[in-house]
Parts: sequence; structure tokens; C-alpha cells
Amino acid sequence: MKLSYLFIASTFLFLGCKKDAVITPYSASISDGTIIEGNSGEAKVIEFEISLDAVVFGSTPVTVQVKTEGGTAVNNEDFIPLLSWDQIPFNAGEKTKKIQIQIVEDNTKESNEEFTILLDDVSTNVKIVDGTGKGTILNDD
Ligand SMILES: [Ca+2]
Ligand SMILES: [Ca+2]
Repeated sequence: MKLSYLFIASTFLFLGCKKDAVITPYSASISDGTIIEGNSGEAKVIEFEISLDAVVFGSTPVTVQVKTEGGTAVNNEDFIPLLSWDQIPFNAGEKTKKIQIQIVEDNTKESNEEFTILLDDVSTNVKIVDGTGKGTILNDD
């Protein structure tokens, strides 16, 4: 009798602790971005937006990271890449962040070009729902 009572008590204790430990993570996604290339001497950027599904509440930051991957838009020829992961913390009250990637303007006629920006989680309180943004540079020559 005593043993089974203990077992039931410890089971409730276990379930209670487990429930407390489960925190619903924030969902994070990154947008696509487009820019008209411009010509030499201009300093244009493609802007991407990282958004969470809710405003960060409390003092624990939500941290994600971004980096770029070249495509038809080539690293350092068409845009200035982020070659290693760049950490982006969201603090209390924040929900969106803008990321700017500098592009390399030219006066050469070429096709529209694309690269990719990748979003990854760092802290355990965030889950990536859309981790890929497409950056498009529209030729204007
Ligand atoms: Ca141009
Ligand atoms: Ca061009």
C-alpha cells in the first residue's frame, strides 16, 4: 500500500517536472529580397527580414544565425557574402530584424542573378520554419 502510494506520488512529480521543462519555441523565418542592381559608385543593399511568430518575452534572448551562399550571383563579384555564420540575437520586445547584404554594382549587361541567405537556430528556444531566403539582383544595364 505504501509502495504504490509512493509510486503514484513520484509519477505525478515526474509528470509535473516534465511539463514545466517543455517551453514552446518561437518560430523564425527569413524573407526573400530583391534589388535593382544600380551602377558603379552606388552602395546598394538587399534587405531581408527575419521574423519571429511572437514578440520575445522575458530576459532570455532568442538567437538565430545567418550566412549567404553564392548562386548565379557570385561572392564578391555580385554581392559581399557572409561566409561564416553571423549571430542575430532578439531581445525582450523584439520580433523582427533586418539584414542588409551589400551588392556590387556594375554597368555590364548581364542576366538577373540570385544568391541564397540561410537562417539557422542557435538557442534552443527557437525553431526555424523558413530557413532560406532568395536574394535577386535585377540587371539594369
Ligand atoms: Ca547596373
Ligand atoms: Ca549589370
